[in-house]
Amino acid sequence: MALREIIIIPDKQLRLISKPVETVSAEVRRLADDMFETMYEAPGIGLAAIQVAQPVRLITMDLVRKEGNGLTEPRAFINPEVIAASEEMNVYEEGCLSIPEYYAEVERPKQVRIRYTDLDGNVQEEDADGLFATCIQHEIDHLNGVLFVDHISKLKRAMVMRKFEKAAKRGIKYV
Ligand code: GNR
Ligand code: NI
Repeated sequence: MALREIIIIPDKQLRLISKPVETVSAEVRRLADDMFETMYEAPGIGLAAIQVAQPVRLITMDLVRKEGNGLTEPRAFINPEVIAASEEMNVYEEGCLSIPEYYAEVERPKQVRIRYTDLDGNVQEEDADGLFATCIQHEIDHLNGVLFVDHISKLKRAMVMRKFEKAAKRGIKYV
C-alpha cells in the first residue's frame, strides 16, 4: 500500500469526467488499497479516485472509523450509479478533502438507491440513507467533475474558489 497525494482546487483534473472501470484488475484493487490508506490518513470518510488524480469511476468509503476507535468498515464502489432518489430532501454540512477546511450546508435527496460493482466484480444494489446517502452522492458527483460547492450559492462558491486560486498563485497549498 502507498499514500497518494490528494489534489485540491483549483486543480482542473477535479473537473474531469472519470471513465468506467472495465475489469476489476489487480491494478484497480491496488488503487483501491492506496485510496483506503490515503483516506484514513487524511482523515476522510470517502474518497473518489480523481482526488488522487486517477480519472476512473472508483470510490472508497468508511463511515464507521472514528479517531482511534479501532473499528473499520472499508467499502469500495466501482461504477456507482444512483438509480432512484427520494423526493424528500436532507441538508448536511459537507466538507471535501479537495477543498480543505471549508464546510457548507448542501441539500440532496434524503434516500437513494444505488447500483455498483464491488471489488469481487459482482454487481450490487443497495439503499442508502443518512450520512451514507449524502456521502455516496458527494462521491458520485466527483466522478462527474462536480464539487459540493457547485450546490451552494454562486457568491459563496466564487469566494471559496477565489481564495484557493490566490493561494495557488502564491505557490502555497492553501490558507
Ligand atoms: O471526509 C469527508 N467528509 C464528508 C462530510 C460530509 C459530506 C461529505 C463528506 S466526503 C469527505 C471526503 C471527500 O472529500 N470525499 O470526496
Ligand atoms: Ni469530496
